[in-house]
Amino acid sequence: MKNILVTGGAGFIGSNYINYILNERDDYFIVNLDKLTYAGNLENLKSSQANKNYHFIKGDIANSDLVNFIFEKFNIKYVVNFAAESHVDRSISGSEIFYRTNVIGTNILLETARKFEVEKFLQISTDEVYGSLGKEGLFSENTPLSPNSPYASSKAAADMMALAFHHTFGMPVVVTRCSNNYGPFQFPEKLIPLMILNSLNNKKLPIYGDGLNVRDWIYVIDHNKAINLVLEKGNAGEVYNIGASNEMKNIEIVKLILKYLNKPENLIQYVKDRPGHDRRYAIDSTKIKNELGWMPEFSFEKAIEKTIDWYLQNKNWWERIINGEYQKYYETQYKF
Ligand code: NAD
Ligand code: TDX
Repeated sequence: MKNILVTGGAGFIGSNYINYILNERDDYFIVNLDKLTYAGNLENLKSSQANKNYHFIKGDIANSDLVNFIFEKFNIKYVVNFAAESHVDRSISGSEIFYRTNVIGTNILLETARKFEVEKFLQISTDEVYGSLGKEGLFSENTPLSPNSPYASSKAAADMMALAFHHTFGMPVVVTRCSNNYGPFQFPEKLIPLMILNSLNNKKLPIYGDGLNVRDWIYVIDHNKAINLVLEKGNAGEVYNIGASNEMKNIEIVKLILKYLNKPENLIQYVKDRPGHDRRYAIDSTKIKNELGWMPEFSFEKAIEKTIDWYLQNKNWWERIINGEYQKYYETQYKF
C-alpha cells in the first residue's frame, strides 16, 4: 500500500486527482489534509468519501503539530502538495495569506517530510513562475523564474525551497509546473467557469484589458495523469513542465462558450485590466513526454464541451457557491 498525504484535496485539481486515483487504483491509501477555505468543498469528493482507502482531515498545512501527527499516525511515505491560495486576483487584493500558505505551509510540509524520510515529495507548481512570454517561444524547465504576481512569486519561492531541500538534504523532491487547467469542480472565480455561469445567468462577461492575453489550456484529468506519472517515476530533484499545447486568447474562449450556450456576444464587457497582467503563457512539455511517456488524451474541442455540460448538469453545486460568501468577493472585484 502507498500511504499518500494529499494536501488541498478538496479544491479543484486535488479533488479530481483523488477521485481519479481511487477509481483507478486500490494500492493507494490517501489522507486528504485540507483547510476548507472558500475554495475547498467536500461535495467534490462525494464519490470518494466512503472509500476505505480514503481519509479526510480538516486542517492547515502550516500547522506543524497537526502535520507531524498525520505523518506519524498514517505512516506517510508520499506527499502531493496541492494546497495553496490559487487565485491571482485575490493575491493582488491581499497577499499575506498567499505567503503564509504557499511558502510557510510548504516549508512545514517539507521539514516534516524530511523528518519522516518520505519516498517522494511532489510539489505542484505552475507555469506562472516563469513570468510572461512575448509572441514567440515556450517555457522550458530551464527558463529562468520571473514571477510577476504575488501568487506567482509565492509559488516560485515554494519551488525553490523544495529544490533546495533536494540539493541540501538529498530529499526525493520533484516539482511539476502545469499550465491553466479546466474541468469539473473548478471554482467560478477562474476564467472558464466564471464565463460559463455568467452566460447561463445572462450576466455581463468581464474581460480584462483587450482580451488578447493567451493561456495554454489543459483538461484537469490530463494534468492528474501526468502528476501520478511524476509521483511514481519522476527523478528526484527534477522539474517537469506539463501542458497540452493548446494556446487560446481569452476572448476566443469566451466567444466559444457563448456560442455553445447560444448566448449573445453583447454580454461581453471589457473591464479594467488586471494589474501586472501576464500576456502569454505557453508550455513546452517535451521532457515529460520523452522521459516519462506522458501524452495528453483530451482534445480541447471535446473537453471544453464536456466541461460546459458538467456545469449545466451540476447547477446545485455552483448555485450554493454563488449564493454564499463568494457573492461578496464578486461584487468587490467586478462592481456589477
Ligand atoms: P483551488 O483554489 O481550487 O484549491 C486549493 C485547495 O487548497 C482548497 O481545497 C483549499 O481549501 C486548500 N487550502 C488552501 N490553503 C490551505 C492550507 N493552508 N492548508 C490546507 N489546505 C489549504 O486550487 P487548484 O486550482 O485546485 O490548484 C491546486 C494547485 O495546483 C495549487 O497549488 C495551484 O498553484 C496549482 N496549479 C493550478 C492551476 C490551475 O489552473 N488551477 C495550474 C497550475 C498549477
Ligand atoms: O474575470 C476575468 N476576466 C479575465 O479576462 C478573469 C477571472 C480572468 N480573466 C483573464 C485573466 C487571464 O488572462 O483570463 C485569464 C485566465 O485567468 P484565471 O482563470 O484567473 O487564471 P490565471 O491568472 O491564468 O491563473 C491560473 O493558471 C495558473 C490559475 O488560477 C493559477 O492557479 C494557475 O497557477
